[in-house]
Amino acid sequence: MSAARTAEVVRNTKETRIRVALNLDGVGATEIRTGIGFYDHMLESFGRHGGFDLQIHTEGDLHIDMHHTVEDTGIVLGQAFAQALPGFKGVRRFGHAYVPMDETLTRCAVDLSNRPYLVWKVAFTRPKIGEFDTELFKEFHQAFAMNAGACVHLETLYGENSHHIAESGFKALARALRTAVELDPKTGGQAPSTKGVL
Ligand SMILES: [Mn+2]
Repeated sequence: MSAARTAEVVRNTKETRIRVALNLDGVGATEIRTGIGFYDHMLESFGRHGGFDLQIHTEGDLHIDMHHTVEDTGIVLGQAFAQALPGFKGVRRFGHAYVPMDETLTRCAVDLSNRPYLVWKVAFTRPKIGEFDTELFKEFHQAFAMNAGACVHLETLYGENSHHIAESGFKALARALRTAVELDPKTGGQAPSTKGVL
């Protein structure tokens, strides 16, 4: 077993103060406090289904709206993944998952490529889930992909309930990442690329 695949990232701005601690080889134990109940629910689901131990403490400017809190938490979570996987050495690199949730089916495919990209084919049936603006989910996934150095394709194949559409997306991303970050003995500990580096 190589070194612990963990990261701790702190980011403080005038808009948000964030600390993320991540252990890729955890058991899905989470401690999430963002000040937004529904977002906590999504991130707890992400940690649990990814098998990641994840602590996220965000204090954002929620008196304005949820945008900075959601996006900046995605930035720092992405940075934590990049930090825990220097050069993406030794990992499977690709992962994908289909996650059904009642009437909804969502698919996610990821490539830990250091070529960040987001393909977002997710349509919500409602503009809000409680107080949460559903348009902010794209902001999270975009921020995560850009900062993790991941190519992420997320698509809701069908679905009606906005809670299920959102949650199946977080679960699908988590399950795809769980596979992609697994150590692959065939890599010999090197970056899985014909270029020799990612
Ligand atoms: Mn739920």
